[in-house]
Amino acid sequence: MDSKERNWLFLLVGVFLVFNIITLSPLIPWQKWLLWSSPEPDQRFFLEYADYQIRMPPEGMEVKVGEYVEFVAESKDVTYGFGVFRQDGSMVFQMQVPPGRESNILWKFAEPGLYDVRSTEYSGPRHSEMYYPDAISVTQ
Ligand SMILES: [Cu+2]
Repeated sequence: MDSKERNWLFLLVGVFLVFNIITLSPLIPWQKWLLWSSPEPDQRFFLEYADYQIRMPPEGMEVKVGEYVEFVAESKDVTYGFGVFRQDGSMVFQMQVPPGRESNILWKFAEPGLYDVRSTEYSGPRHSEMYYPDAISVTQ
Protein backbone atom coordinates (compact mmCIF):
# COMPACT_ATOMS: atom_id res chain seq x y z
CA MET A 1 0.00 0.00 0.00
CA ASP A 2 1.50 3.32 -1.00
CA SER A 3 1.03 6.52 1.00
CA LYS A 4 -1.76 7.81 -1.29
CA GLU A 5 -3.81 4.68 -0.68
CA ARG A 6 -3.14 4.88 3.04
CA ASN A 7 -4.30 8.49 3.13
CA TRP A 8 -7.54 7.53 1.35
CA LEU A 9 -8.05 4.69 3.81
CA PHE A 10 -7.59 7.04 6.78
CA LEU A 11 -9.96 9.53 5.19
CA LEU A 12 -12.63 6.85 4.64
CA VAL A 13 -12.29 5.52 8.17
CA GLY A 14 -12.45 9.09 9.48
CA VAL A 15 -15.60 9.87 7.47
CA PHE A 16 -17.15 6.61 8.70
CA LEU A 17 -16.37 7.42 12.35
CA VAL A 18 -17.50 11.05 12.20
CA PHE A 19 -20.72 10.11 10.36
CA ASN A 20 -21.59 7.41 12.90
CA ILE A 21 -20.68 9.51 15.93
CA ILE A 22 -22.91 12.33 14.69
CA THR A 23 -25.88 10.22 13.60
CA LEU A 24 -25.85 8.04 16.72
CA SER A 25 -25.34 10.89 19.14
CA PRO A 26 -28.09 12.38 21.29
CA LEU A 27 -27.64 15.61 19.28
CA ILE A 28 -30.00 14.15 16.68
CA PRO A 29 -33.46 14.55 18.24
CA TRP A 30 -34.89 11.17 17.25
CA GLN A 31 -31.79 9.31 18.41
CA LYS A 32 -32.31 10.68 21.89
CA TRP A 33 -35.61 8.84 21.86
CA LEU A 34 -34.56 5.76 19.91
CA LEU A 35 -31.21 4.89 21.44
CA TRP A 36 -30.69 6.85 24.60
CA SER A 37 -33.99 6.43 26.40
CA SER A 38 -36.12 3.45 27.30
CA PRO A 39 -39.49 4.83 28.38
CA GLU A 40 -41.69 2.60 30.48
CA PRO A 41 -44.92 1.86 28.64
CA ASP A 42 -48.08 3.26 30.22
CA GLN A 43 -49.97 0.30 28.83
CA ARG A 44 -49.07 -3.09 27.42
CA PHE A 45 -51.27 -5.19 25.15
CA PHE A 46 -50.68 -8.86 24.37
CA LEU A 47 -51.66 -10.28 20.99
CA GLU A 48 -51.73 -13.99 20.26
CA TYR A 49 -51.55 -15.17 16.68
CA ALA A 50 -52.62 -18.68 15.68
CA ASP A 51 -54.52 -20.29 12.81
CA TYR A 52 -55.01 -16.98 10.93
CA GLN A 53 -56.57 -15.26 13.90
CA ILE A 54 -55.34 -12.58 16.24
CA ARG A 55 -56.51 -12.94 19.81
CA MET A 56 -56.57 -9.43 21.22
CA PRO A 57 -57.43 -8.25 24.72
CA PRO A 58 -61.15 -9.00 25.22
CA GLU A 59 -61.69 -5.63 26.91
CA GLY A 60 -60.42 -3.91 23.75
CA MET A 61 -57.43 -1.65 23.30
CA GLU A 62 -57.98 1.90 24.51
CA VAL A 63 -55.11 4.32 24.39
CA LYS A 64 -54.67 8.00 25.13
CA VAL A 65 -52.86 10.39 22.79
CA GLY A 66 -49.29 10.84 23.95
CA GLU A 67 -49.00 7.82 26.22
CA TYR A 68 -46.54 5.04 25.53
CA VAL A 69 -48.19 1.80 24.59
CA GLU A 70 -46.36 -1.45 24.03
CA PHE A 71 -47.78 -4.15 21.77
CA VAL A 72 -46.43 -7.62 22.47
CA ALA A 73 -47.26 -10.25 19.85
CA GLU A 74 -46.54 -13.93 19.62
CA SER A 75 -47.38 -16.41 16.88
CA LYS A 76 -48.08 -20.06 17.58
CA ASP A 77 -47.63 -21.26 13.99
CA VAL A 78 -46.43 -19.17 11.03
CA THR A 79 -45.10 -15.66 10.43
CA TYR A 80 -47.75 -12.96 10.53
CA GLY A 81 -47.67 -9.19 10.64
CA PHE A 82 -49.07 -6.65 13.05
CA GLY A 83 -50.08 -3.56 11.13
CA VAL A 84 -51.98 -0.57 12.46
CA PHE A 85 -53.90 1.56 9.96
CA ARG A 86 -55.78 4.85 9.95
CA GLN A 87 -59.37 5.03 8.76
CA ASP A 88 -58.20 6.21 5.32
CA GLY A 89 -56.18 3.01 4.92
CA SER A 90 -52.75 4.57 5.39
CA MET A 91 -50.37 2.70 7.64
CA VAL A 92 -49.28 3.99 11.03
CA PHE A 93 -46.69 1.26 11.72
CA GLN A 94 -46.19 -2.46 11.37
CA MET A 95 -43.97 -5.21 12.67
CA GLN A 96 -43.37 -8.83 11.77
CA VAL A 97 -44.59 -11.54 14.09
CA PRO A 98 -42.44 -14.62 13.50
CA PRO A 99 -43.25 -17.78 15.45
CA GLY A 100 -41.32 -18.87 18.48
CA ARG A 101 -40.45 -15.51 19.94
CA GLU A 102 -42.07 -12.40 21.33
CA SER A 103 -42.19 -9.38 19.06
CA ASN A 104 -42.78 -6.01 20.60
CA ILE A 105 -43.10 -2.42 19.58
CA LEU A 106 -43.45 0.71 21.65
CA TRP A 107 -45.66 3.41 20.19
CA LYS A 108 -47.04 6.84 21.00
CA PHE A 109 -50.15 7.77 19.03
CA ALA A 110 -50.22 11.41 17.93
CA GLU A 111 -53.85 11.65 16.83
CA PRO A 112 -57.11 10.44 18.34
CA GLY A 113 -59.35 8.11 16.38
CA LEU A 114 -60.13 4.52 15.61
CA TYR A 115 -57.39 2.39 14.11
CA ASP A 116 -57.67 -0.88 12.22
CA VAL A 117 -55.39 -3.87 12.66
CA ARG A 118 -54.34 -6.08 9.75
CA SER A 119 -51.82 -8.80 9.24
CA THR A 120 -49.15 -7.19 7.09
CA GLU A 121 -47.24 -10.35 6.26
CA TYR A 122 -48.60 -12.88 3.79
CA SER A 123 -49.16 -15.87 6.03
CA GLY A 124 -51.20 -18.22 3.86
CA PRO A 125 -54.56 -18.66 2.13
CA ARG A 126 -56.60 -17.08 4.92
CA HIS A 127 -54.30 -14.11 5.35
CA SER A 128 -56.82 -11.65 3.84
CA GLU A 129 -59.33 -12.48 6.60
CA MET A 130 -56.96 -11.03 9.17
CA TYR A 131 -58.60 -7.63 9.26
CA TYR A 132 -59.89 -6.13 12.52
CA PRO A 133 -61.58 -2.79 11.94
CA ASP A 134 -61.59 -0.23 14.77
CA ALA A 135 -59.47 -2.48 16.97
CA ILE A 136 -57.63 0.36 18.69
CA SER A 137 -59.38 3.40 20.09
CA VAL A 138 -57.22 6.45 20.74
CA THR A 139 -58.72 9.29 22.75
CA GLN A 140 -57.43 12.71 23.80
CU1 LIG B 1 -51.24 -12.69 7.31
